[in-house]
Amino acid sequence: MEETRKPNPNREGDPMADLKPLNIGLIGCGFMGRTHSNAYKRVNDFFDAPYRPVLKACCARSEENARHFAGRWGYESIETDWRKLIARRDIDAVDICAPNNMHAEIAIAAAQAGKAVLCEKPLAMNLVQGHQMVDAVEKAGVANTVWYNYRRVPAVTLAKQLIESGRLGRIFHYRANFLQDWTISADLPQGGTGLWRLDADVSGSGVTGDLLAHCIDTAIWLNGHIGSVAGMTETFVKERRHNLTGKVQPVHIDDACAFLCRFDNGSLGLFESTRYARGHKALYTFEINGEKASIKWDLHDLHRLEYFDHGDDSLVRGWRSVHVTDSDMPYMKHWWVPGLQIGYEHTFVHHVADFLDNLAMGQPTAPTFRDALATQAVCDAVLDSADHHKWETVVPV
Ligand code: SOE
Repeated sequence: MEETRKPNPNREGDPMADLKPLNIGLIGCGFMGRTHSNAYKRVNDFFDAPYRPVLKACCARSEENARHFAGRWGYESIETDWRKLIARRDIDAVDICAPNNMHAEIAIAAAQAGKAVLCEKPLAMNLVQGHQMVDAVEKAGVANTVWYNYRRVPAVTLAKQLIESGRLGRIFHYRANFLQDWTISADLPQGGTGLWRLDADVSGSGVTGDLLAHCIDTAIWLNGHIGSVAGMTETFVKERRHNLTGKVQPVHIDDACAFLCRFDNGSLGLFESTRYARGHKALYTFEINGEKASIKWDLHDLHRLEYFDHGDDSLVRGWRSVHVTDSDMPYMKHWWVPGLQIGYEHTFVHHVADFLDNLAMGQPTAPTFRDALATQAVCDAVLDSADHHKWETVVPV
């Protein structure tokens, strides 16, 4: 984690001169391509990273999009065929920001070509594909990580530290929500640029893989393995026009999903996600109740970690609102001065900083493909449970 980072002696004098380049090949020039490109560009300005990411090539199916993206972010070259990008000897790391149905094929090819692989979440369309991807990166022995970025919100990393220090004691409850409202209109088409998340053939699932996967990744990280789940899903708008075929077609994604679960540590979990919660754009919250203390976090106020400690003097006991900006808080010493804030995009910078450090030390960067496979196993079990109307055991991975 961030605290293990050592000052880099190479950064004296010209700070960039001696840094080893790491040539990035980015596949997919959409929203996630932007968050990652920004992170590669910023990381050396704020972190003493042992490598300098070089934006070597970006790849999109449309040459016009690739050129536009390359021009804006400063990529040296473009490709329109991802296989050509992977075949290039001047690419060290392949970053997959393409839609979910392409993750497996690209990741496996990149691993076989000996490239480091950074993959957007969710890992795969399903567990079977996920296993193939894990096998490929582990067999090739290449560095790999999945961009579950919310782990690296400083307040969320602090929550991990508080739990590990034993301050919460035995955990009884884990509750998480990820609520949005952008698909309520029945006129919204499915498929194509920007709307592939509504097309199950491309996304694999709806809110389960897109939003709950974030909640599950954080939950497993903070509270351990999930053993069994009972889920329910709903598709509120049953048919939408498909952007590519022009036809009105059935919708196969889950618009909403809620599930109960049992963690191996004996605690109970309650998770909900929807794109039909009018008024919520990206409300990710979690609350954890332990024997000695509780914590709460809300993406809309991402620096704040609410903390209740039963050990406090009863006369002043209450929820403390910890503002996670001090320089001794996770990641914060790299940014501004205590009290000043960072945002969503910085979580990706933190991920790159950790990845570069770990790469230099030959260590894995969590979540690795194998870590993300555990999240995939829970997603698959939740969807199976909803289909079969019964509790499902989560396959250990
Ligand atoms: C969907 O709207 C989305 O952009 C997800 O794909 C991201 O993973 C999430 O962080 C925000 O919402």
